Amino acid sequence: MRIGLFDSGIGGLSVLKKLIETLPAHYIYVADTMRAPYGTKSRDTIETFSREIIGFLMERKVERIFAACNTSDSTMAKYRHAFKIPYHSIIQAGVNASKYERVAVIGTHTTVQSGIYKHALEERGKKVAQRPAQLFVSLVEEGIFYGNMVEAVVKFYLEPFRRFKPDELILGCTHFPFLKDIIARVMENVRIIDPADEMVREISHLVGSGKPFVEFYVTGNPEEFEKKLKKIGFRHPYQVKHLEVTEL
Ligand code: DGN
Repeated sequence: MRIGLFDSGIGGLSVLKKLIETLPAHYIYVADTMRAPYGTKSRDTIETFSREIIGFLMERKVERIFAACNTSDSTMAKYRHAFKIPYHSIIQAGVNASKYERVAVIGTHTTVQSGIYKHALEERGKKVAQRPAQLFVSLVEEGIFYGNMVEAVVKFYLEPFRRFKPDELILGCTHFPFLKDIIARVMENVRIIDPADEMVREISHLVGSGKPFVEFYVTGNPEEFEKKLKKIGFRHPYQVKHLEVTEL
């Protein structure tokens, strides 16, 4: 089975790591590092990038696509039902994973501004508070997962939720699970939702084939990307290649 995934950088690896353990397959992962970060760009721009990358994955004959970037997924809602192959939305998985009434959501500026989590959760009768936590993306891309600086940044973004008293917090950006330990400590007694867990649960009936292998296509510098893979201890067999895309 050939499976496509994409993100602006290493965030989607938090999804890939979980998928590959459940579903052995040939994965094709596009990391659009040259045009990252996505979360501060306009919706039109991200929509264009996302359609281009999905087109590339389809040319590579993937049989399913997993959106491993919430920002990109937030611009795909109107197209995703028209794709010829199954498209798994990380945002839908995050919404489906919510069990309680008071839900806090963090994501990039673009995801939060789209209101997509908020509307879907409110339609289910939930109370929602949301905030962008854009700096988390930079910390993760720099490989800074622990320490006082991370703790200070996490507190800066999450302490304003205190008054809202959330039951749950959705990590609405795939970079954020890398900071999950500190986030959980700051948000004591709040259920932390990584939508990738739900994504994996929803495909648990699928049977994989062959040994897991990942072809990474990186639009920026492949060596830099490989360093990051090593830093996070990515263990599965892989190959990193360069993918040419237009600047804008
Ligand atoms: N990992 C992306 C997401 O889930 O929204 C965001 C990355 C970015 O470019 N800001």
